[in-house]
Amino acid sequence: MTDKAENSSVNQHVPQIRQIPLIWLRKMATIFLSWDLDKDGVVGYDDFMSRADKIIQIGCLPSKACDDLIELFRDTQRRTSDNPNLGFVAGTSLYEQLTGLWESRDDSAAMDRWCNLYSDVFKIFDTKSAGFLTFEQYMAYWDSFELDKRFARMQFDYMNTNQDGKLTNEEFNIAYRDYLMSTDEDTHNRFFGPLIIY
Ligand SMILES: [Ca+2]
Ligand SMILES: [Ca+2]
Repeated sequence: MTDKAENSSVNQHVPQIRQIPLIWLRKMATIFLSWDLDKDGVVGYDDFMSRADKIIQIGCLPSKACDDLIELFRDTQRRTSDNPNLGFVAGTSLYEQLTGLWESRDDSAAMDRWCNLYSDVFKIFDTKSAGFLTFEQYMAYWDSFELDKRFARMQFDYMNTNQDGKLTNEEFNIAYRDYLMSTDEDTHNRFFGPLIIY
């Protein structure tokens, strides 16, 4: 009887996760690996605060940018009904967060919110408000997320579509939205470095 109960519990989950393309799961698992710093299987408030600490330490950000970053991450994790990503924030398992994120691809407010988060992170690294990041500045961002250094140049060039050596917020954002939305199996988008095997 126990086996049956366990199987039925698994079966409830399997069909939905099976509908999700593997390439998309691999991309999201790669994000989770980068964000789930306490390795409890959920990306939560503590992970955001730990990531903020690491970004501040590694990114050598000025104090105003540090304050902005902490405020931004706190706001993203707000458990109030006006947070478009409340479903994700309140998720209690990797399964819930992954399937919730998959479903929210159709929710423009939720997607805009995730994209705005990275747009705001971009602005924090654009310390001179130049409107773009050089490769060197982009490396500060990349390193602060502790991503695989070997992929940084490839990803910068991938996003810098006009190849002018300057990564604009728009270019960065287009790549991030594509990363969240696209199910193209041949994608070269490695926004969080090499895709993990899921
Ligand atoms: Ca966690
Ligand atoms: Ca450019």
